[in-house]
Amino acid sequence: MKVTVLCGGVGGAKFLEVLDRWNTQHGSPHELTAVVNVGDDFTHLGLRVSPDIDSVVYRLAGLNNPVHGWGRRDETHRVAQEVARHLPEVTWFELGDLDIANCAMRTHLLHEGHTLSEVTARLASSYGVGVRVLPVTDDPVPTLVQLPAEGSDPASLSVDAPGGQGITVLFQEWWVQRKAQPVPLGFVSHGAGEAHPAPGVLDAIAHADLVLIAPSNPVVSITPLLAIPGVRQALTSTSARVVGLSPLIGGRPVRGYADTCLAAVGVESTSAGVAGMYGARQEGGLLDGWLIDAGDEQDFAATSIGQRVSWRALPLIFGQGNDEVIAAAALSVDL
Ligand code: FO1
Repeated sequence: MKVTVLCGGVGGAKFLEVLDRWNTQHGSPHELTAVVNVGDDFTHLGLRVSPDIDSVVYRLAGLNNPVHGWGRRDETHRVAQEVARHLPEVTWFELGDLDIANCAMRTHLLHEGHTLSEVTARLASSYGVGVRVLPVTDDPVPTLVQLPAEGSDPASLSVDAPGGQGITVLFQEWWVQRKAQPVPLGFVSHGAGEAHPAPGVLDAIAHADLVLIAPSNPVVSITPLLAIPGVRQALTSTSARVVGLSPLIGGRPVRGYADTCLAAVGVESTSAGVAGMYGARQEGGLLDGWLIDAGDEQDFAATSIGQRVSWRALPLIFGQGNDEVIAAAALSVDL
């Protein structure tokens, strides 16, 4: 089976690792492709950083930092320490030595004229990754975060407010430097309307036997993928079943700030809220199937989206002996 996974960084990487391990243990019956968000990408210290791609590649290569989920295992920080002596203002974004090497190689290859998908394929292959990892686009599509003006009352503003109240910051400045505070007025995928899907992306969706939406942040990881022209259309028209995994358990993300992001776009922070945001395929939305955590079953069953998508409840926290069950449920065609 050709299985295509739409994903962001840390959560998506963990899900891919679970699928990849299941696949290997079962004689590799599936061909796995990951279509990865690049809205978080930015330039730091002159280096092109692609956090979601790197989180996916490092984890699939077994090189990820097991504590953070992003960055490298057994990392050292000699470069960052030296930089901190001279430019302490840039150390809010932590790049370890091995991560710097990886980003330097990416930057070098991009400057030589290679596309992000070529660079990603080359680095993933040299790290020994078996999953095909595709950036959703080779074009820069930075996620911009619209924040209320400092000291203002967020409730009194809207994104469309005349007079340009508020400030716009790069995604990493909001997520890492400001620790996802305050609740934004909105998010913009800058340049997405003119971007092109990277080679292989639309085919990977159109010709898949199964498309999985990883339990990634629905607002800042999955929505930016859907903003690339052709991607949403490929999803709604593929003959593959499209099955999503809820990123929320008991209304909370396992990690990260999905609840804050959902609040910013006015979506309830529940499995049903996210499923409703993606929509039921039979009504022009994305989902044929939806996997939720067992603890959310009662609440979800009572919702209207629960009547319109096929769903299953199971223990959805990775690790804790659940991985095999999650992979088997996600890869099952009879959901
Ligand atoms: N996340 C942090 O919370 N703090 C960091 O200093 C940080 C550095 C970093 C460096 C490289 C990289 O690939 C990822 C990094 N991340 C860091 C994670 C990352 O920026 C976010 O988790 C994602 O962009 C959100 O998906």
